Amino acid sequence: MAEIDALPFPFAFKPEAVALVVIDMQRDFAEPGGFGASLGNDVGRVVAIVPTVKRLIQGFRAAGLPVIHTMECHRSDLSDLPPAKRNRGNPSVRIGDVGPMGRLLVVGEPGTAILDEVAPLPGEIVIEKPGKGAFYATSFGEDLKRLGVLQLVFAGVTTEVCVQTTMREANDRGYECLLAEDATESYFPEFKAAALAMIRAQGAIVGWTAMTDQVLKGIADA
Ligand code: TIU
Repeated sequence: MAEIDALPFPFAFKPEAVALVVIDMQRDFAEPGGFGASLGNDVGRVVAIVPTVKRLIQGFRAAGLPVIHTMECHRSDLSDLPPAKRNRGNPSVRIGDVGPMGRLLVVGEPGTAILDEVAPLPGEIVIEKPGKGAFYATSFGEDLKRLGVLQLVFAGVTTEVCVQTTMREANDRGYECLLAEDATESYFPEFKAAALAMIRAQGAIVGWTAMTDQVLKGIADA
């Protein structure tokens, strides 16, 4: 059994059963004029982790391990966008409205795309998800079963919304989950710190956390 130096204790894994899941590294969360900015957030925090996410992706690719990407997005007719989600809060523009990068979080629009630096390669799985979690209304669970994956390393944004929701969904479905601390970010530093702490509390009640260098060392040594 291979191992990653992690908190609250080492993450033992089988190389043939592990995958990287990169959550929602989309222009809409990282660039001015996107969905994240429409909610009043400073998107610069997201931009700052892009090189680290890229390093993690490259490490998994080099080790021949699966890389799965997710995108938060909706059909162009918005039939998968509940009014409760569209109307939530007081944004400057809403999901489906036209912004400087096209319609916010609508499939196929420029702003909905994954950032070039961390874009999927042909053949990598891309999960288009209408919710915050990646299992709801997607093929994610079936894809993981088909690949024989049992352990998931997570990166992406935002830590306490789509990343933590997906980790909790995965944990309840029996997957062992590890979050790469420096390859995830929140618009709120205190929320990121709290999410990391609550994930690994109580003996890894939701999962493990580790720095990207430790993850890369673990998979390279496996
Ligand atoms: N607003 C926020 O923090 N996040 C989201 O709406 N989506 C994701 O986390 N991807």
